[in-house]
Amino acid sequence: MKVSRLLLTSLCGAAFALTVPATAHAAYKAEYKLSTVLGNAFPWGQGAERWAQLVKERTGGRINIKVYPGAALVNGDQTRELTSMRQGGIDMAVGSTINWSPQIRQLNLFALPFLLPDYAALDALTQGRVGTELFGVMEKAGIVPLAWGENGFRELSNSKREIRNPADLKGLKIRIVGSPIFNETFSTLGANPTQMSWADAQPAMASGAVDGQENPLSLFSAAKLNTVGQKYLTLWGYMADPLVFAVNRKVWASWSPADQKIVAQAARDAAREQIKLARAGISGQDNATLRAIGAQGVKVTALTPAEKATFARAARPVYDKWAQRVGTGLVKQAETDIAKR
Ligand code: X2X
Repeated sequence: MKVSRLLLTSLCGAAFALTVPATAHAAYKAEYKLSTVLGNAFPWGQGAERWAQLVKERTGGRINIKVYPGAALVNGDQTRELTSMRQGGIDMAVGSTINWSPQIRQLNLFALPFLLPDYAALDALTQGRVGTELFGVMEKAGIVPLAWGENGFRELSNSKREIRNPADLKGLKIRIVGSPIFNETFSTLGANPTQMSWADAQPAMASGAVDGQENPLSLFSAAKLNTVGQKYLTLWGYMADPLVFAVNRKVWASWSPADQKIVAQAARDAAREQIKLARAGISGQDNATLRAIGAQGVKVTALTPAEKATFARAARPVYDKWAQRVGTGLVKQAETDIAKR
């Protein structure tokens, strides 16, 4: 009797274990809403779709993610994405550090003008101690960050003239993202910055309400910014925005440990692929995207190191002021890791 009860208990246990995915987590939602700014014509949106696909496959459809591009879950107001994810209006996101930096001051690190000389520097931060520390900060802010992706180095375009030094920027109306450090950087460099969402930026360029913008080349190319008057493109690499693959804390807690592991691994796998896509055609041996932009009649200007240094000097007051806000310890760590890359 004793033995058979034991047997029965363990049999029940085994049966229970087998049915856990289907029954024990009845709180799983039919659909998880994932926010991005850019859709699947761009590496950013492709990375989000890939994450959703991998999770669906590896959970046998238990976790079903739908991607909402255009920051649609916050009516296009991309700087509210993080707040909405904290509050539960958004379940998951692949979001830019720029759009989350108004709420998490440490994420302004990547926007310190000319902190990042190259991809190796960016990788040294996201894949090193600084990246781990920033994940800790984001966790404290109430979200679960899982992997770093990439929007990319942001290059400057405009409809008026070639830009080689700060004097050329003078008075140009430049669309910037709704994050304060951008306002200060572009004002300090002599431009006339205007904050607006990405959704509003393209019509503003088309109508001439703004003269220029700054965004990665993958975006310039896929959004065909040459067709909205962007005729001059300056490669100055003044900053790069990583993306963060993240989940709302309550949603995360509602998943079984096994499913959490799957979602986290899928985020890392999708992010690795996404970074490759973000760099394709614009870096290393492969500059096909850059050549295609040139072939569309856009005048591409690559700054010399001396010209870049002139911009960096002009923007230095912004760097110094914002290093205090980001946290001098974190900035020092970043500078050290970049120097050692
Ligand atoms: O709005 C932008 O410039 C974009 C699409 O790059 C971001 O969301 C940061």
